[in-house]
Amino acid sequence: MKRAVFGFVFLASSIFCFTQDYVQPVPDYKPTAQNIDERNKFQNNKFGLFIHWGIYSVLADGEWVMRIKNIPYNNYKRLADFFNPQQFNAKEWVQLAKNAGMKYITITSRHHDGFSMFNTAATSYDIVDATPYKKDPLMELAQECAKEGIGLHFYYSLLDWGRADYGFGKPIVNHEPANTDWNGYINFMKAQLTELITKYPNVTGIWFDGHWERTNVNWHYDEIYSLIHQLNPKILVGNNHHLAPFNGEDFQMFEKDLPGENTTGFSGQSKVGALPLETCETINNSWGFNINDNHYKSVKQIIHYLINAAGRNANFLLNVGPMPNGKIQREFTDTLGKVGDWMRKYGETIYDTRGNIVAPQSWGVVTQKGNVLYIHVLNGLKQPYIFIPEIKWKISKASVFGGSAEVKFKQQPEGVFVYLDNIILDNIDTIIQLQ
Ligand code: H79
Repeated sequence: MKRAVFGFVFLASSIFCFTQDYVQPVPDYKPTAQNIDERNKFQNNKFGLFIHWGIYSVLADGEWVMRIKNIPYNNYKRLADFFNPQQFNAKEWVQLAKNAGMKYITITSRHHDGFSMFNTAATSYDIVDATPYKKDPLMELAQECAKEGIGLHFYYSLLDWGRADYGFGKPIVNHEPANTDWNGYINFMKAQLTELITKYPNVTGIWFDGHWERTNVNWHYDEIYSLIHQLNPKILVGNNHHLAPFNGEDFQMFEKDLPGENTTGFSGQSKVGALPLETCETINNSWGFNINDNHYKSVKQIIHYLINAAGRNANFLLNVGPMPNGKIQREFTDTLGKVGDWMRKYGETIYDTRGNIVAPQSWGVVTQKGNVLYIHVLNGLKQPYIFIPEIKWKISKASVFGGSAEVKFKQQPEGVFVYLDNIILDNIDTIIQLQ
């Protein structure tokens, strides 16, 4: 009940905030050739592993536990004493992602609780200085990703529930929280982002979150985005602000919704823009480790999410919340292994493809690569054929992906009919290849 009321107040206040948007985009941002190249690689990657891991994991109740349980910051900070992930193994995490067919990892470097999961000189509230672990797991992960050819994005929270200079809960006056050292906070973020970008090998993106908590402050995006691109022009900047992209950003993300949909209420203002797209979703119902959350998504649900995202030209970033000991629970690793089995067989119809060729249909979606269209039949059919509208190319051949048998089809000016009466539909995805 308390949770529901909290959720309602949060949503109500965020809707209120949307009415006073204040944005400082980068004037005339022109991405470099390297950046454009990185955007293409990012789009080709299609599938990534999202990791929410922090001292909140110790309480095993999600990454919002401090707020939900009303734990005062000074009490919450004591969690750092118990965070000692002796079983963390970067190799295992990277292999897990690789075996699932994922091409990049996005990990929380600092979440809303303000705790830095990396070695930073900008605060002592970080994993090296404040925990008995004393090591930097993000450096190990970055080195392993670089070695294994896996991309690495750092999630970075703009919102901070604890720092005095953030002034959480303070009224906003003239686009700054009243009576705080707001410039000090902006400089703190710049210092940390500089560390993340210059010290860690092969970082390919920064994933901002928390903007929605204060849509009416001056976040100094003009300075922050420019700093990132100056330090490393290829880094892709994305911001989970749930709005149309701001100038200076390189990709657009959606939270728990496919682009163009708004089932969660976060994406109401989120117009789909022209940048590369990514949608993130949880493997159960939680981002951070939650010991009570058994709502595991099925292998089929996850594969469908991935295909549905690809059909809408978006990457899929699938989240797991590792345990405080550094292990990822068996339910998650089992599912990821099975998704990987599917990707080894059918990944060719997903990687390097583009979507939005044809609008999503009741039967499924279409991906495209070169002169091939992959028709993903995801849902049961009422008739023994499908109709694909909006096909401008001349189709010369239709076949079941991976097989040699040709499939009957008929092309008309309004679209293509593909006849599936002689085909046994796959329980997950029947893929028809059109040439
Ligand atoms: O990092 C993950 C979330 O912590 C963050 N974005 C993703 C990627 C996020 N922060 N806020 N929100 C998402 C939306 C807020 C949802 C809330 Fe609630 C509803 C906050 C309080 C009520 C969900 C349910 C979180 C706590 C209870």
